[in-house]
Amino acid sequence: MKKTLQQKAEHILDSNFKTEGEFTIPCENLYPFQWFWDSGLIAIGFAHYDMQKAEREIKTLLKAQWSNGFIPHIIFHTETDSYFPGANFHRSDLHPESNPKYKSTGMTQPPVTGFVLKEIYRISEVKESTLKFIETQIDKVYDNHRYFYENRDPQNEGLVYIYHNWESGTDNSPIWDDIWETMNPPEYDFERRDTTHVDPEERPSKREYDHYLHIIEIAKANNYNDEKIAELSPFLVQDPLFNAMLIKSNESLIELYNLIGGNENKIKQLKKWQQKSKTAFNDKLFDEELGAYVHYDLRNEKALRYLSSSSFAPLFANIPDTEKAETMVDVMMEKFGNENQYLCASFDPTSERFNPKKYWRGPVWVNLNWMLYNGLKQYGFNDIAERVKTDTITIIENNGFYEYFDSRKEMHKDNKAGYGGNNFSWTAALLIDLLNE
Ligand code: 9WN
Repeated sequence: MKKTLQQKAEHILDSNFKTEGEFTIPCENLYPFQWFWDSGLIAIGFAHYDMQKAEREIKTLLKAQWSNGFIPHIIFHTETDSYFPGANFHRSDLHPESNPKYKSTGMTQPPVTGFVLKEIYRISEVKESTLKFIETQIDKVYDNHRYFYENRDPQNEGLVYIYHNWESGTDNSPIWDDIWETMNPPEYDFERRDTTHVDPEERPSKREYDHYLHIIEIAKANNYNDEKIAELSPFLVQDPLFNAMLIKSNESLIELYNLIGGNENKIKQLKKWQQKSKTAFNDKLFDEELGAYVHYDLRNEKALRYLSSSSFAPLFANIPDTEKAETMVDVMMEKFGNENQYLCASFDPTSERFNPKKYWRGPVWVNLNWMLYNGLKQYGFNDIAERVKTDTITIIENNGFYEYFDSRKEMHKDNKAGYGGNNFSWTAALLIDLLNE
């Protein structure tokens, strides 16, 4: 019997689940460990048909938390040299508060865990027992937010910085080109692994990797000390996607703590952070001329004035007022919403820097589409939300469960328009959510 799309998606998630470590890899070969934001989004998919796995995914992730509240971007549960740079390059042990039980990177990723807990609760058919599970984990997520506000906001603005493009999740966005222009790293000698699994045309260049490694070398030379990183890292950015994830997660933590009861002090603190963050986000990151949110380069004190799918992610976190939201949606439809494009390209299709085949430089990503879909619905843009949903399902149906997809519709006629890793976990997980909401 022919498998349905949902069955195919469940099969991918189940195959990528690793019983020996109780976590799910993003995909075979290319990404063989546990990644922070992948795991969160994967748990949303599991919650629809296997709540135990959803809970285990989050539990395993949070077990690797450091004593200062930090959650690493990759946790190297297993040994394999199919990924570079691995545990021996990252050396998380250099940080005095790193977790001695788990080798990891010394950088983080978008803080999705708060809203993921809320999503799991929404999906659950046994709310009481799910809330009990959440009760065992929620303080760890709170501690993670405290880590961000206490260590990643040197000017006490309510906006946290990222110090590496791999922390953004949107790893080789053309936005970072402006930062690479301010750097001149050495040419390192290393063996890439990603390009043995995936067409190099779809991945970053060797020179880009030199920049990525150089920032880590600086952080390592300072034992991943946050203050030193804030002082010395050539990459120091306030990213609208990253901060929107934190704000959305604050909102979810407040709702969940209210359901659990007690915890008045934590709710009070979360509300304070939330108020300050939302105000600063709107004051500093909204670009009136472009009509959407942009990144801010804290190292060089200037806005990075480009439109990307991150510019619209704040809709998901209820950050813009309705007027701003309308402007953003108009801009999105004008630049990204042409009938010959699938929604939503990861970078402005009208820009010279747009590359619809390469990683974060243009292709459509299912995780950003899922946020956009939910954000648009929250503001009542139901028709456009439906288009995002239909486009997402169509590109997966036509091509398979890829990591990213060409945004140009013409490429979907006779060619294979899915790129990067295949049988990709969050593509499967979020499709399940879209099919069942
Ligand atoms: C580095 C795992 C990760 C995602 C990122 C995506 C890609 C890694 C890489 O894969 O990044 O973290 O080696 O390219 O850009 O968003 O979490 O799926």
